[in-house]
Amino acid sequence: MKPVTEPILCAAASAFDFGGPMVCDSHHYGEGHINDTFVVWRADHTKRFILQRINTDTFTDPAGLMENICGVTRHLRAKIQAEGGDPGRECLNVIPTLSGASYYIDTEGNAWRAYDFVENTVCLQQVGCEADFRTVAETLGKFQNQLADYPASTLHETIARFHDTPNRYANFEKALAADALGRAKTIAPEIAFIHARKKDCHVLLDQLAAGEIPLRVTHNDTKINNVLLDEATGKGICVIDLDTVMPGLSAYDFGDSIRTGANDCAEDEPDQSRVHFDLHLYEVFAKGYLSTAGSTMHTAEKRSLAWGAKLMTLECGIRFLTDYLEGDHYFHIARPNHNLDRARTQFTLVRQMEDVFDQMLEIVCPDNH
Ligand code: ADP
Ligand code: GN1
Ligand code: MG
Repeated sequence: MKPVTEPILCAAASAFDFGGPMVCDSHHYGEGHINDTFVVWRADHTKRFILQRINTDTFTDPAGLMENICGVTRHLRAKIQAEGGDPGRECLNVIPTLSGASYYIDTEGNAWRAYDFVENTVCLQQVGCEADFRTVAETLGKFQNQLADYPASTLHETIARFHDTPNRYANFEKALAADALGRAKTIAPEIAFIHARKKDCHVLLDQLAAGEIPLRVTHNDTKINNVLLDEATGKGICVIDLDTVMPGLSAYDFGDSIRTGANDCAEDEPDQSRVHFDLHLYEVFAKGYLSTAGSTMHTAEKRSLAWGAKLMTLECGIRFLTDYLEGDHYFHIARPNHNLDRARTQFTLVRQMEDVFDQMLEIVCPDNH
C-alpha cells in the first residue's frame, strides 16, 4: 500500500458524516499491524473519530468486510441493549459517508471507514496487572456468547483460510523454497523448529473435522490490544478490530490472547532471554474466559483451548517468518529483522508452553485432561 499523505487523509475525512468540518492528524494512531489508523477531530474539538484506511492488500473485498462489520455491530448493539449495557460505548459504531455508505473509495482507490472514538479507555500492549488480563478474558468470553446466535452463513470470509494452520505451514514452505531475498541461510534453527512441529499444525482442524469441537462465530484476532478497558475503573468496555469476525474455533480466540498476554515481553522482543511464558497468567485468563464462555463448552472444546494457545503462537510465528522470507510486505515493520524478532519470540513461547503443556490442559479441563 502507498503511504497515506495528508491531502488524501483530509479528502477521506471530508467524505464522512462527522457532523461538521474536520481537522486531521496524519500521524498513525495505535499499534495495529494491518490497517492505517488515524484520529480526526471536529474543527471545534468537541468530538473525535477513528478514520481507517482498510488494507485492501489484506482485505480484498472491502464491501463484504463492511457488510460483516455492520451486521455484527447491529447484532451486538441489540444484545448489549437487552443486557442493560450502553451500546454507544460498548460496541463499535460505524459512521456512514455523506451519501450513506459504510465505506468510501478515494481517488487513488483506497477504501476508508470511520468509527466513533471510544473515549476514556485504554488498550493494553502488554499485561500490567492480572486483574486487567482477567477482564480481557471475561470481555472476550462475553463477546463470544453475544455472537453465539449470529447467522454464520451470512458472513463473508474476509481472509481465506485465516487460521488454517496447515495451510500457513504450506505457505511457509513455498516462501522457503522461493527464498526471494536469500534470507533462508540465516534462519536454520527457526526452519528446523517449524519442521519439527508439522504434525501439530493439524490438531485443531482434525478435531473440527471429526466433529469433536464446534464451529462458532469468533473474532479471530484477539490480541489483547483489541479490547478496550475503561481508563478509570478497568471495566471491559469494547471489543474492536472486527475485520476477521468469521466462523472459527473458541481455541483461536483463547489462543491469540494467551499468545499476546500470558508473558512478560513485547511481541517483538529481540532478546530471547527476556521472553517468559507465564503459566499463572494463563490460568488467570482461562478462569476469566471460562466464567463467561465456558457454560456451553464440552470437555473436548475446553481441552482444545490449550492447543489453541500453542497453535496460535506457532501459527503466528510461522506467519512472521514467512513474511520475513517474502520481504516484509504483510505486517507493518519498524526496523530490519522486525518480523524475524517477532517469529523468534513466538517460537520461544511455544517451546516454553510445551514444557508445561500437561498443566495447561489440566487448567482448562481439570476433570478430564
Ligand atoms: P489493526 O487492524 O491495524 O490492528 P485496529 O482496528 O485494531 O487496527 O486499530 C488500531 C488501534 O487503534 C487499536 O489498537 C486501538 O488502539 C485504536 N482504536 C481502534 N478503534 C478505536 C475506537 N473506535 N476507539 C478508540 N480507539 C480505537
Ligand atoms: C495482525 O491487525 P492486528 O495488528 O490486530 C494480524 C493478526 C496477527 C497479529 C500479530 C488481519 O493483527 O492475525 O496475529 O497482527 N491480523 C491480520 O501481531 O492478519
Ligand atoms: Mg488491532
